[in-house]
Amino acid sequence: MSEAAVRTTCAYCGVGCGIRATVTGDRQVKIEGDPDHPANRGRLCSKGTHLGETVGLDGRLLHPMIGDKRVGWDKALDLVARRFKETIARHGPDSVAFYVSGQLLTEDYYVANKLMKGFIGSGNIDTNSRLCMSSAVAGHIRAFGEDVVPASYDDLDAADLIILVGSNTAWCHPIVYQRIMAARAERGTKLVVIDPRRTETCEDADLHLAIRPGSDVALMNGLLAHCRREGLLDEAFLTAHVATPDDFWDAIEEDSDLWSVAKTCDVAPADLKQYYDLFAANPRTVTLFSQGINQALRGTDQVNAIINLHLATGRIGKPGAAPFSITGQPNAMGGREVGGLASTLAAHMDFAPENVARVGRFWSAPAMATKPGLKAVDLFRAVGEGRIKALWVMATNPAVSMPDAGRVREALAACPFVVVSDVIADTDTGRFAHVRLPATGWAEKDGTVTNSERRISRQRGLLPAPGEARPDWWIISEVGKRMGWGSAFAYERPADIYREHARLSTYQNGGARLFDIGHHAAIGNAAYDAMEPNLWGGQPFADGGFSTPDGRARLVSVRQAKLADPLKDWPLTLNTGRYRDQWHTMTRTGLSPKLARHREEPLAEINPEDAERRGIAEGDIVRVATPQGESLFRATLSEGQRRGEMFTPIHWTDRQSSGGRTGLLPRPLTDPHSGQPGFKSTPTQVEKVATEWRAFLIVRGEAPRWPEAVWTTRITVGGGALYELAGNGDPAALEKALPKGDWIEAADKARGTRRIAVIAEERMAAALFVTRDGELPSRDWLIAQLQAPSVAPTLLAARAPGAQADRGPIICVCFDIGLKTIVAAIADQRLADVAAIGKALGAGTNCGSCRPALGRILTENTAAKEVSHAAV
Ligand SMILES: Nc1nc2c(c(=O)[nH]1)N[C@H]1C(S)=C(S)[C@@H](COP(=O)(O)OP(=O)(O)OC[C@H]3O[C@@H](n4cnc5c(=O)[nH]c(N)nc54)[C@H](O)[C@@H]3O)O[C@H]1N2
Ligand SMILES: Nc1nc2c(c(=O)[nH]1)N[C@H]1C(S)=C(S)[C@@H](COP(=O)(O)OP(=O)(O)OC[C@H]3O[C@@H](n4cnc5c(=O)[nH]c(N)nc54)[C@H](O)[C@@H]3O)O[C@H]1N2
Ligand code: SF4
Ligand SMILES: [Mo]
Repeated sequence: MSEAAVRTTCAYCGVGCGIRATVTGDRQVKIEGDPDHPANRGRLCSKGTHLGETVGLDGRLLHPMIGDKRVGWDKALDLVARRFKETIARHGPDSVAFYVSGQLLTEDYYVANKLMKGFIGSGNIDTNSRLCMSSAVAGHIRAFGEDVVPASYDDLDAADLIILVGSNTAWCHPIVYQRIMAARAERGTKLVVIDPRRTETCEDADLHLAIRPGSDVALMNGLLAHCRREGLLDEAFLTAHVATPDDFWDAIEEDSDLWSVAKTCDVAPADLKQYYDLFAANPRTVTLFSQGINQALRGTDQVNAIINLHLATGRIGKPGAAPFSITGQPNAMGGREVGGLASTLAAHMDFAPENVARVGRFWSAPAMATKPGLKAVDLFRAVGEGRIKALWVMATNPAVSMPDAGRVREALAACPFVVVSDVIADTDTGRFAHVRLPATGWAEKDGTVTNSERRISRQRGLLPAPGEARPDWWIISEVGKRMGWGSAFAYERPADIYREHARLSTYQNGGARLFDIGHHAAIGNAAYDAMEPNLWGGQPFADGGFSTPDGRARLVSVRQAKLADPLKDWPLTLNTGRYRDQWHTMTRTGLSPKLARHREEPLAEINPEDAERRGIAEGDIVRVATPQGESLFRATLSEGQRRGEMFTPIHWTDRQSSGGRTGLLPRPLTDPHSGQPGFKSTPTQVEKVATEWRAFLIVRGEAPRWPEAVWTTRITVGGGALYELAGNGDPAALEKALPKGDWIEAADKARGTRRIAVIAEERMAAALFVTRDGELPSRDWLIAQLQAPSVAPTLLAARAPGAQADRGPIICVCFDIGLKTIVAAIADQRLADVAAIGKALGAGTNCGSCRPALGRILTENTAAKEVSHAAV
């Protein structure tokens, strides 16, 4: 046990916040923001703040497993090496594949890429980053000749106008959002949000354009045509530094008058004009974009439409002016640097013959891949068709997160040999594995990550590896050695790998590629351990030179694609994305009771008119169906949702819910340039599913059996689990999910209510509350009883003797403050702004992630409007 704080990096998003972590006990860690880290300067959002709740050993994979049998490392590694070798010998190198992740450290990623592309001799290593920002990569390469993000967080401080396109920054990059808010408070930075949904990110914006999904090219081209008409182009920059294709301006001018653009994008002309005026008035513009742009069937064109605007107006290479593709995963950028995508080679090189030769020389590679491999969607299709016969999945959960995940599961089930490296024992993908390999997790790993702004930070181990878990780089290297390439994979520590990676970045580079970290090529072990967060590339393109053969950037002709009319059988469009306090497939955030409280169930957000037409009311269970599959969700009616569109979250899996399986729904269609799936727009239909009763079950530890019902969702709570349930027929079947003990019971036949509390070892072991058409009480107090030392006499009343007001849904997870408490305080104490709420209740004063929600609650309650459950 050590008292000294270790400086490391957050496990989650691409903001890459620095953390000071102190080990306080057995697998207990105190988490604080690192005031010296330039990405966050001491701040952390709700997910970072509660990382400590996820470092326990609950659910961890602790030993190598072949099927359900625990085996030693030697046996597992020998089997993996032998099966890959045999498959390659019989069917060639393209019959095997790795599917990896932006959640690997750079050192892990480097070794995986080297093994596949230099030694196995295939390009078949792709990554979940294909689903995430490969359109940005393709767009950068088309425009700049290299995948360089030409922005850093300092640009957000220096900008006069920030445009957020297809980014729910307040939820997905909360510390970047807080930085934008701080700049707004200090310098009056203007903020525009472009998103078909009204998200919390819109809460404090000067302008929200709720455009028709998929109309971003029309919007950007319209603005560019306007700039040309108004003389806002940077002609000198264009002449000196940019190549413009002959037909470029024709494409831009097409249907570019204000009214045509407003019609295509379905926004008010006056709003569009305001956007143009803001852009015209503020040359220091940062356009920050993420999945609303990338995850589209024309994602790459959308990226280039944004970059075109910045190139043509000279808003690049200067402080406060840049297109900014913000990355999602903690090491999405590191993965790009090592070339972890099937379409790139290594160190920002592609598969041009001279690059293949160069990397081959550097690695002394026996079998260099000479062409790109299969991209994620094609890769899983090839698995399904039997062309790929051995697959190794590392640090990603494709059975949940791939589009058309039902087919992906069939492919995994049919694959002759599947290896999964994960930190968690039971994942939806792990269930298809022949071999499961236990990797060390965030609190135990050592290496580097690169954040959205190209800043390399150290991730440092805090805790000893549990069980037999080993670092991913070690596991991959061991397989490499056992496949016969001992000296190429003889790494002893992450620093050995980092040095090699740095050497490759500078090897015969000669200024051709901006990614060059040659200054670290000989970094010593001690210096590596002590490495401070450091940015590569400085302010890219500041001198007007780009990474193309002629040094010029490229404007790319992009036209708005025709937007399809709704289909008769699938009249709605399904948009998918994230919640503030969950991370992807919930394998880690799902362990945190605090984070679970923000959104306890997977909701289908529907515009009230669309809902009414289908007889759907708030809280109903609905079936969301697409040609690919269907899943149940809890409906919530939201004015923030455009008519004809719906939104569902990506997080829920079979492990937590009978429904909420968003991954089954999207089409496996991809952008032609990048291969990135169009996750944000799937033709869909929705209908109500009738249920006769609703219930909740609270249990200490785990329920002895999964409660079977039409609708079951589970969240972790302090001391146990909470299940929300809905079903038909006799709810008595739920009793099978109760632990052993004595019952206290009450029933009201008339109202169809039944309440059971189970007492074991003189404490409450479970509570099951069922109702046919009445209300269910708040769960909070009962949940607290799981950890109470004795049995309260009022369990069946679900509140303490002497009663206590129901706090409503939790808004501030740090201080556990509910909606009703906040609304009451606003009224009683006449609170006028978010800061006043903070003073009165503490809400929003720690991580700050709930501040946009507090702002909305304020507006709604000072405007004396009803706040529905949907709004929180
Ligand atoms: N809390 C949390 N944070 C995360 C993650 C997480 O799982 N949870 N994951 C991380 C990862 S890997 C990623 S990639 C990022 C993603 O971060 P974001 O991209 O911000 O998140 P999303 O919710 O996927 O989608 C962003 C927005 O795009 C909008 N959109 C949909 N269609 C269109 C369109 O046609 N045009 C425009 N302009 N917008 C559209 C959606 O309505 C949505 O609000 O978040 C990272 N941060
Ligand atoms: N419909 C729809 N689908 C989407 C998206 C969307 O917006 N809509 N977004 C897409 C995007 S942008 C992304 S990034 C993906 C994310 O999707 P995934 O990558 O599938 O999601 P995660 O839950 O982050 O999976 C990471 C896995 O790695 C494990 N893990 C964590 N740390 C380590 C480690 O150090 N080593 C190893 N070996 N394993 C580890 C975790 O336990 C978990 O099982 O989802 C994509 N899918
Ligand atoms: S913004 Fe939140 S999740 Fe992202 S790195 Fe920072 S603390 Fe972690
Ligand atoms: Mo992502």
